[in-house]
Amino acid sequence: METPSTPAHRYTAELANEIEKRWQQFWTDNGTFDAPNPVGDLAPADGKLPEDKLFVQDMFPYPSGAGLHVGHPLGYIATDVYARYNRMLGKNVLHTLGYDAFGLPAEQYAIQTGTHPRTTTMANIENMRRQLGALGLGHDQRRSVATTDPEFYRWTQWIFLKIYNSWFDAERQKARPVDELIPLLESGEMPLPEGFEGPYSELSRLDQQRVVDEFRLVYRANSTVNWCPGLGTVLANEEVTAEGRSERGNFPVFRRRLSQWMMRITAYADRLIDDLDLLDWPEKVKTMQRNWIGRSHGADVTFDVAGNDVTVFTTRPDTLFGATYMVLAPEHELVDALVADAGAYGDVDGRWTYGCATPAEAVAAYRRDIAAKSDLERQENKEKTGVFLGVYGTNPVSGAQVPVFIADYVLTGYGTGAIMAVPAHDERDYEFAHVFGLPVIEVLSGGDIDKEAFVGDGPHVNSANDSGLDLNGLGKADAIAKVTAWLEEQGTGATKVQYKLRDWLFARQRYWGEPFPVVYDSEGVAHALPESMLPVELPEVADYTPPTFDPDDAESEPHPPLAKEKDWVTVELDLGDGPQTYRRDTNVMPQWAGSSWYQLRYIDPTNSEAFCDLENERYWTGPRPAEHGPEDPGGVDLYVGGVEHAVLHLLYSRFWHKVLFDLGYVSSKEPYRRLYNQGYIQAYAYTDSRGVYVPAAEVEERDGKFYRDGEEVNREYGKMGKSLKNAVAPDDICRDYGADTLRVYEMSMGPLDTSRPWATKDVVGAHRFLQRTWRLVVNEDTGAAQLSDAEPTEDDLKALHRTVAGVREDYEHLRDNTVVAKLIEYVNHLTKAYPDDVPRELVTPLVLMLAPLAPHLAEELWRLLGHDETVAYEHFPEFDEKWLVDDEVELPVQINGKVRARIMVAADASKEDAVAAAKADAKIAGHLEGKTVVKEIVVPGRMVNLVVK
Ligand code: ANZ
Repeated sequence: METPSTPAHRYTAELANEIEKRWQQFWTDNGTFDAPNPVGDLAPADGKLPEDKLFVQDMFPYPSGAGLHVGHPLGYIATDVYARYNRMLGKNVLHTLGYDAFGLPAEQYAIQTGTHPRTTTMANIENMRRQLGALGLGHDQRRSVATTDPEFYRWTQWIFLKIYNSWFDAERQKARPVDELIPLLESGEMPLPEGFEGPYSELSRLDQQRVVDEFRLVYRANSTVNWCPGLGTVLANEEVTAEGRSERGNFPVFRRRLSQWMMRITAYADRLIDDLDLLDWPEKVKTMQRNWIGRSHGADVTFDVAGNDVTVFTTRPDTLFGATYMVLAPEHELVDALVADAGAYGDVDGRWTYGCATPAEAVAAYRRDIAAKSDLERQENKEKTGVFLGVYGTNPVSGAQVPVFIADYVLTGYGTGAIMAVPAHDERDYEFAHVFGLPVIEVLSGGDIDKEAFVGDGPHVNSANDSGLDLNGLGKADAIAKVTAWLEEQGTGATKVQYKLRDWLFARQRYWGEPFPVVYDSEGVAHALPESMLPVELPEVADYTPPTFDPDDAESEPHPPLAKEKDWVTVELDLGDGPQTYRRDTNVMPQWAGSSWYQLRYIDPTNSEAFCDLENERYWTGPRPAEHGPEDPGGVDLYVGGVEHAVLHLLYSRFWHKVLFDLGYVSSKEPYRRLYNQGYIQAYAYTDSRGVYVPAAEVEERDGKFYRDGEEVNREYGKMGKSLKNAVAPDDICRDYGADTLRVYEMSMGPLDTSRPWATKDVVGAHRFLQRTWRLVVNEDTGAAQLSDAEPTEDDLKALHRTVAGVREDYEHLRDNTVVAKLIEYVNHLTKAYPDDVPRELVTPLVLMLAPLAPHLAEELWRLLGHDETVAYEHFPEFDEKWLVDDEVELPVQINGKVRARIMVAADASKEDAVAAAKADAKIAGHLEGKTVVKEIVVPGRMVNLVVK
């Protein structure tokens, strides 16, 4: 609180608030941050555009009802600072913020209260806009989008249709329109998929459509899904916890086979991996994407099992002589056929039978027991379980008869869902073999297989047969090549590249999402709607509840809320065959859809002809080889967000972008050229003796202990949030100190990519810095600028130019914390050097340097310095190299390697001058008396060494 003696024009919270409101209004009224486009509605009247541009983007938020805490805007402030800095370098800067507004919370809220999700969502967006606006973020408001806006999701549906109407040409490694596929099918150039007998032109229309459907990048498949009866929806793997329950709501999740919309992201696996090399992304994120895609080079090997071909995928075909048993995933499609012939167990090892009389019974019992397990749980290291199928396979290299099992550690949906087990050289197989008493045959030497599996490389042993295959003595790589060639010759194997990446399950049985632009005819055949029928608007409904079920009812069937809207579901349309009755698809798209392409809409938000004009896209995100090198893929110049989006969001948006690139709708190969993961603002939280969180704001510290209402509480450290009762609202900090203080504080807390602890008590430090800056320029009694026209001293110029040089470098590299440190130092220098009026020449660049960080204050000071224009587009100060070099340096002078004195010489002193100066030094002269200098060594700028005798 300011005392009555506070001067009338001190930079207080009150004054800061007044200044900030005024400038925010000015920016809005003047469209200060509106960035022009090359063409279309947002093109400048004179058609002129700076060639230099910058597209900065934040990962857009979900408009939650809880509002923001001070942790949320950390990244937004950093990008704003960067954007503002770049505008001052003369660039045309695109920076805005939209809302990822479909999703479950608004829908859950609707279910509880009956409030339409749109109402809730709009109110939340409004509140977030207000909160963010108060921080002075320089966004182009015309470009702010919400994924829930029909004008936005119309294009989400349009992109869906483009993907749906495309197929992946594996030879050319790119998507092509389905229209280009049909001539290839007609000519026979493209063979028909399995299950269809050609020629294509003689197939029925329905079969022709089915053939084409097999190629589409969007398809329906009977796939194993995570069905959550308690939520009434299926979930993506990532939405299921390690315990096999729903991330949201903690309901049981069951693995079920259901017909679902899928997107063929796997077609892009190679490009998604290979193009990571073109990106300026954190190495950590690239590694996460590579692991997620999980490309493995290996071989498919076929075993004969009781007359059936069972193919396994292995990365180690070289170990084939050590394969002593086989394992199929419990869901493998051949399991039922194999056990059907097996009959009763007879005198099979009791450990193998799961306490059952026949393999069929054992399989059924085993499947029941593992039904609720997630993939993660199944792969965890624990006692291995499984069931013998009562049949044997033939090892194709050794002819050995090996027993065939099912076990949960083999997953369906990876490889072929079947493995050859090599217990000597694979840890999981080793454990399984010990539980089941199976033979362990060493085929690579160098380990001790009595103790553990040997997974290293070593010369092969026990690996030869009578049919000309001999791997003995070879290392891993040679053996793999040799055995694969042999298998190929025999027709029992082939090289294979395998990926962990699965196709993308692209449907949710919910309400608050984008409807599919797809209808079904009376025969159940899907028809994509023509573009002219977009958007397919989400209908108003009376009841948002998806029919949910008893959470434990694994047999229940998903039933989306839209299915209840009979009037909407049934439509009369003319899709080319005259008016007919169709049934709409009642699923909605997953929340990832809108975020997979939103950056492109930022570019052209008002375009009603296209999702984004190619010319505008080329300007903002097209490749710029001259700037970024010949391999530049293009994309947003800087994308900032949390590392939690390292895989899904960034993989999905890369996939969509590549399809759009292949089809010629964008010129950039990648959506995001540069990615930066910001750290988090963390905070202390406090629990009472019962372990319950208490409001952090009510806790007091005394002698290193913490109290609330006299009771001692326990302090912990972690994330900030409502549940930990330690959230600090930006609104409060703005009220108590001003937004500029909040900005400077958050930016000064540490390097942007590391997490930092919030401390409200430290905010005042940032406030005092701004106060001192204000006082340097403004007479606190009159409120007018008070400066001198005196010439700066050399010292001043050195301080100024060094600050400018350092600050430029730091802003460029997002090191705003060291910008703050340098500005504080510079302000301190000026305060000390000029107790009265400071030379204008020194203050003007200070205000400019401060502008990205504390824009409101800078605008106000700029105005007081006599300028009429906004500071936002003023040129950022330049520096002169000559002020950066020290004119004098201190050199240690050694005699025979021992430092005897220190001398000052000109920084660019010649060797002779340095030696002369050393010899002239009184101490050195003393040491030299009566001696002869035999050698003079000078390391310029570092030292002089005289060798004497
Ligand atoms: C024999 C072998 C011997 C294997 C050896 C490994 C070491 P990545 O690298 O992850 O692709 N595997 C194959 N399909 C599987 C499935 N559906 N579920 C569980 N495991 C499966 O791993 C490939 C290896 O994992 C394959 O190579 C196979 O075991 C196993 F010394 O085959 B290997």
